[in-house]
Amino acid sequence: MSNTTLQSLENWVKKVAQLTAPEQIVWCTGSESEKKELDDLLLSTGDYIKLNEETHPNCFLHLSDPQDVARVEHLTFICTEEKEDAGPNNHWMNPQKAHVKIDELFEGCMQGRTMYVIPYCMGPIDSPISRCGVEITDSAYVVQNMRLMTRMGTPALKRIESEGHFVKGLHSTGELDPDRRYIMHFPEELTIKSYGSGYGGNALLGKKCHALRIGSYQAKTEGWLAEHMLILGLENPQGETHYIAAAFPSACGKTNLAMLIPPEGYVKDGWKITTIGDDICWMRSGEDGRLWAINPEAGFFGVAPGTAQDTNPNALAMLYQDTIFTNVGLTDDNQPWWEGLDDRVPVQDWKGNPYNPENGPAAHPNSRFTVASKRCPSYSPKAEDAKGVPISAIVFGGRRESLVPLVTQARNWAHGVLMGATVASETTAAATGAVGVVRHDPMAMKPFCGYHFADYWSHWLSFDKKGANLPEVFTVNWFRKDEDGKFMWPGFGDNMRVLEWIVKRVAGRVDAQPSALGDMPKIEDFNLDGLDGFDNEDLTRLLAVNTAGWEDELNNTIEYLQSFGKRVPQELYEELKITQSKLE
Ligand code: OXD
Ligand code: MN
Repeated sequence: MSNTTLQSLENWVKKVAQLTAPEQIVWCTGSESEKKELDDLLLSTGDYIKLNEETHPNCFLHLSDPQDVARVEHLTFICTEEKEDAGPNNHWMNPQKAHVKIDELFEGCMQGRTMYVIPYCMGPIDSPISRCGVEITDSAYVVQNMRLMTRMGTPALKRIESEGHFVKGLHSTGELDPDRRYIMHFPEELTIKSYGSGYGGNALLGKKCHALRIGSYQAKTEGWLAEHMLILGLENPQGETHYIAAAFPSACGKTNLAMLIPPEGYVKDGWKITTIGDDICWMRSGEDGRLWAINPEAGFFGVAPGTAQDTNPNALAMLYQDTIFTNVGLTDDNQPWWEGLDDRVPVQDWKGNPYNPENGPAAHPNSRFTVASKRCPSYSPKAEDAKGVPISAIVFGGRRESLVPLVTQARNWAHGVLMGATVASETTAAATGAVGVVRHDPMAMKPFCGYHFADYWSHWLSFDKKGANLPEVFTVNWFRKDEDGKFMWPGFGDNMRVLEWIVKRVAGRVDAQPSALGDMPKIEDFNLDGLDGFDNEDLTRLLAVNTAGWEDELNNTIEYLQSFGKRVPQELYEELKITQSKLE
């Protein structure tokens, strides 16, 4: 009996089975009984550790191979026919060569294993903005993560069958050998092949591989945007909601911002934040000229360390049930634990060894939780709306100790695109490699744009056309430090103050203070009520523009843009010149 009415899908699954030689093939339906069976299987193989059923019902801990705990950018390839189309921002391999190289690894790799076929939909099943894919994997842990992160199973398969096309993703954990590991993307074939890693960003192919790398390519071809952005709703005391999409590099607080609880005074006055998504945003122009956005994911794959009652109470609240933890520590009563959570002392570290602080942290700095979005107390029902939500503001952020002011508004769309294109940020533990090094990370898409950055910037610029009613664009930096190395801005819930100003600007309720970099808040318009130990002078220092520092930064930016060659749109250089002349 065939498993699908879609011949191309049936044929592809057969072909993969011939290559990988699995012991059996399971088509995932997404049912509760299927979930239970796989949980039991993972427990029996030791891939899952059952957590305390009383404090954390239906929660599991998975410990990865210690050599497989983050994305591997040096092993991630974009395989386009023309090298130039992948751009200097990507590692490139010729697609024919890449197929041969990775298929050699896939050959026979599922012997004795089960091959799972996971039909999934990125975005609400009934949304025209959503796109579907099928992931084939030999990892039950991947299936359980995909169950939380996407709309998977029978409804997705039905949509795929009626559309007749889908993104193909083939994954095997292989031997988990870093020397036999590749994450390959074939945008022109809408295909992903990933071998040798079980880590989220490398293995849950719906996420970075499909929703961003292949997605950005699809978006360019079809005229929409696939972005590394959270989406939040900000409701003011008058009951109006503005939706904000914000791009930050990995592990720079997107999850915290998406679930922010405003300071007490705001809550009393009736301000509220609701969460649409914390990592990925797909946007397209609506009939009204505005950009309408969906979160293509159905869950959160968040960084655990630092998640606590005072930093992100909404996130903490959702993690007590139905959650998969990966690479965190364990307390003596089998509760998950990570640095920053509280002052208990764990008994086991993320490698499964008895905890000894001399061996490093209990939880890996990139340890994660996987949980369904609907478990989040601030999750908005609008996230399920097929139409998406209209975006009022786009925010670009990075992690910068110096130079970048707390908040700046772009002069216009092209200036906003320049702001996004020239974000630089200190690297984090979300990818292997050195941490804390400043690198350019345009639109927080450095590791995720599936094609040439210069073409991507042109694509962004192309949205400024007749009839468009585009969002206002802002840059923020929560991470500026003083001479003593202390953060100058409290961050977390107090970021609400910046969001409030952004929304007031969007609604035309306040003027701004022009600066060379863009428009900044007038001190009197920025709400500092209830912020102890922080005054107007501190705010002035956070908004200060260091002219000499910025001259260097802009020179460096020109060099950076030039490294993308002739394809870079002239408009970006023109905007840069305007900023330079304003600095003088
Ligand atoms: C993520 C990342 O997992 O950006 O979201 O690395
Ligand atoms: Mn991310």
